Amino acid sequence: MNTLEALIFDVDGTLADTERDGHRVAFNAAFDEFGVNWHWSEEVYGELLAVTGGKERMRFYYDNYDEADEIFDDFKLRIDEIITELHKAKTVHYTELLSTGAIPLRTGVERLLNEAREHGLRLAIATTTTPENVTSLLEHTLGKESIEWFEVIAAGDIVPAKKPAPDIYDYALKQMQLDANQCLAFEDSSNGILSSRGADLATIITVNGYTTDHDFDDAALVLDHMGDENQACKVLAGQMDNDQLNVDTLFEIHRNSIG
Ligand code: XBP
Ligand code: MG
Repeated sequence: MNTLEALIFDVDGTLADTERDGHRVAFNAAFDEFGVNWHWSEEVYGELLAVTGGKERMRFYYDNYDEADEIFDDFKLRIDEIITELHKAKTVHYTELLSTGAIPLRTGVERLLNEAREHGLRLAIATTTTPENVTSLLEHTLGKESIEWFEVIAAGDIVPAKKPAPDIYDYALKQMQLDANQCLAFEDSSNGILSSRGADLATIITVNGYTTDHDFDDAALVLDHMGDENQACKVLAGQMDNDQLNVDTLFEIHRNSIG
């Protein structure tokens, strides 16, 4: 029988609520720095989240939004290069923001990671964001040594096809030499679950402000957050008897998922 060996976590929206007050703010700071007349409101950013990856998201905006045309003519001629430069600047702004401690981990994340480690579960990350964003988030929330807790950090351009393609999860599984039925994935969005389910991983969802209306029919469990001793979590779909997501529940979900 396949036992549960490892947990694979998405980062943005799952480990921390990074999008609205983190990535979005950093994109806007990069636009200002370059004198690019773009500004992503919370609402527009919610639409743009349909596209994963920061470079891909800027390109989509440039191609599809009328107001994106208000940039210098020489920038239009060099748009691919400008997007690459904007993205490098955005990563600097974003990691600077993280270093101030502005973005905490979501409720219950640290508790569950600690419990998982105590039970000897292996940990990995599968995300579309840039690798230094992941290590910076871990360093400034859990401490530098926590980077070592994750035996694989699969991130960014390491695979050419980002979520919703399954490639980043397939890559993490291959690195860990595990099959999908030995693991659980943790996600927050429709693109995320398309990717994890595409790799055949049973998936637990914790929704956030941008993703409450997404389709999670294929999830093993949907929660508002993971819960901790001060804040019970709500079950939005699926079955869980506790008011915090704990390792016993993970083993149970895994058992049910492999039938
Ligand atoms: C996260 C993303 C990322 C970030 C931006 O998706 O889409 O693109 O918003 O990161 P997921 P970069 O949570 O599904 O991995 O700018 O570093 O690409
Ligand atoms: Mg996510």
